[in-house]
Amino acid sequence: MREVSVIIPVYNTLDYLENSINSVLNQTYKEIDIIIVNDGSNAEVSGLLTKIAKTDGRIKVYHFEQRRGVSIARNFGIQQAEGEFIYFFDSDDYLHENAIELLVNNIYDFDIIRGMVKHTNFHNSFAMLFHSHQKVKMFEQKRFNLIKNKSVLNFLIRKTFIEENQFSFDQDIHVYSDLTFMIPILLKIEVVPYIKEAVYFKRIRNAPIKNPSLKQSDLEIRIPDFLNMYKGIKNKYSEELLNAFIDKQFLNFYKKDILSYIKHNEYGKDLYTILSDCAWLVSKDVTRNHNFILRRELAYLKKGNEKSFRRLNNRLSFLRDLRAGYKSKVKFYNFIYNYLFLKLKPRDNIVLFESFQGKSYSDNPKYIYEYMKKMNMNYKYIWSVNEKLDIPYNPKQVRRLSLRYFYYLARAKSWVLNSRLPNYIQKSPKHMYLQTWHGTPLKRLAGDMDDVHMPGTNAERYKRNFHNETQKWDYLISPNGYSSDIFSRAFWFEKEMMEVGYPRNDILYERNQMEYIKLMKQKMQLPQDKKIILYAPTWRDDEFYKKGRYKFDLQLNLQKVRDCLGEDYIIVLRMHYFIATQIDILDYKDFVFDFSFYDDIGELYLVSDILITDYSSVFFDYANLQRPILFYTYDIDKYKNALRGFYIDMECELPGPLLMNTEQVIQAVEQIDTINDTYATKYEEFYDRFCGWEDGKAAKRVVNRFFS
Ligand code: C2G
Repeated sequence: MREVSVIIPVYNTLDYLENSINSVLNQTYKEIDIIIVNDGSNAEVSGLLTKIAKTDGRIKVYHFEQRRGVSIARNFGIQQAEGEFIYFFDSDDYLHENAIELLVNNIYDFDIIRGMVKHTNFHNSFAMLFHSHQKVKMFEQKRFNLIKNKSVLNFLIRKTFIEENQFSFDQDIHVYSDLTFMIPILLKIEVVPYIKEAVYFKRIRNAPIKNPSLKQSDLEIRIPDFLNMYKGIKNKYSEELLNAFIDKQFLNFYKKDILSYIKHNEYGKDLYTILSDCAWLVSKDVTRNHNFILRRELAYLKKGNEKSFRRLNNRLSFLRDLRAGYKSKVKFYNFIYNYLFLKLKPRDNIVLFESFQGKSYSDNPKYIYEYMKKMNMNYKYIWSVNEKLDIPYNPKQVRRLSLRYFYYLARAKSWVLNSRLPNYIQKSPKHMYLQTWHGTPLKRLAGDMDDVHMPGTNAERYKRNFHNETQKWDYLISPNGYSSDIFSRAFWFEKEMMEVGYPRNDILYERNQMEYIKLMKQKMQLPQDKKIILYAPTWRDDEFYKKGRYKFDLQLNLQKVRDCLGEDYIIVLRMHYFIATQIDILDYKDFVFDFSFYDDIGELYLVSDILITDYSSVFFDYANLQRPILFYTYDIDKYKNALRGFYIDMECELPGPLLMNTEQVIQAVEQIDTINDTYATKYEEFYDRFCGWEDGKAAKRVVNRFFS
């Protein structure tokens, strides 16, 4: 029988480890030995490895006391290997069950063979292999394409071939050492068989900030590592086929990573010197196909004059940005913002507000603004809005993402927003950004999410962008201690948390009077003689038309609800601001009122007698009124397990019952007094935990702190 030694370096991959190693143990090909090299992982991971080793005689674990790097770990693994073949595997990935068998069965007398590497965002993927017979393709001239991903993964390599040629990973290189191993191999052989049915799943790690993979490390680490690798390879080998490959890798890396790094960071002499060395090594045949700007930069680098390179680079970076600015109106405005508006000094007395990305005049920014106006604070007030809104005291309104918006963004020293800015918008250190956020979290947030199910994004990109945003915040408002803990972790937020309650809830203390409520109902054209049920559900990550436009399928049988409750109640429907579905309520004109486009949900709380919601943070705010709350959670299993996961146990900790169908909703409303009694103690505990800081004075506390 032939034997494969699978070499697995491990460094702190706790979340994936068992699942990954199981995919190796469960291979249809059983003649494997598994060499795990624990590269100085933490105690939890080390303990788990020891436990795993006991489960199968084919596993051997070696522990390094300290982290020594993946190259040393893999070289060490090769020395321990006894199999006829070597196969490298990473402890956060997983394999299709046939992968190794297919490679072994098709290698014949070759020294090396490769299968397909598929990137995946998910914890588990499965490969649907429709091909009834496997086809092996030979890579000859194009064999370097097989390492375009700069990776040694999913190659099966004959061990004697490695030993005879003394192939090893360069131990001075960390992130890009795979190339130092693979390049000499591909120079030595002329043909690499490739079988696409042997599938290796490379996981795109979903915690790029908290627990990055090597390739997710900061550019500060990756750039010198890449350049040293490039220099080493170029100084050692000069084959034409290799040049075409490695020079292209260098130029791509330069354009994508190095340029963005030197644009946004101070860089020292060391980086310049090594860049200059590398520029000499790029062969002319390769640069010929690149644009004029890049060729000029390389020429300046070669000249070795650091000052003139920096000057040229600034000029070219301007040209590049200008070219990017031509792509759309907003990009062009952003270009002007960066190069012109940001050069102006922000004015202390200008403050810019925005709520829900300009969709409404509402939420915390509204109440902060109104408090400042009431206090006659002498500021120039700017509101960023999507279309002109009815805003008291007549502030200046600018259309979000218009040229005037960018102008005022630069000119306003203070920014008060309740949701994210577009990722490309830069903040200068002279700006003070108060992020108010928009709710106590129930569903997992940002850094705490495992997978992301929203359209057009994946967990890695989502978290990186989120991280980029939260690092711009100078202050963050927290409504309760529970939120402070979650916010600091999930938002990676280390600056000042204003633990003061939510300004948007001030109204629930200040205006909770019969007279005011009557007046509000009049203004909203709602009947005075009926009780009001506010139905305010949230959105679902996986139900959408396209990015940012979500579907909502009303699961409440309005006919039945009207038949049973119509005498005493009306329903105010309030869809989440992401929901694009227009709910058809024509047949229920005097019973259902759609307030989805009403600016301020706080006013809807005040006029309502019962709240029905699901996984929306609205219930944390509504609890300030201490009025009944019902949870219509017909899809709780999907929401909890497949979409987001919750921070609290919905079954035990909520101040009202979970209801699963229209009948239960009706019954709960009919027996609302009994429900109030049943939940009295839980409601009290809930109130203390989530509403304890609220007293109607949060806006005052925020303003005193932020504008002091
Ligand atoms: N909201 C609303 N109408 C709804 C639902 C929500 O006006 N039908 C408003 C409320 O002010 C609520 C806020 O939008 O507090 C946030 O809504 P959530 O449903 O909680 O969802 P999301 O926008 O994903 O924010 O930490 C909070 C989370 O980020 C949730």
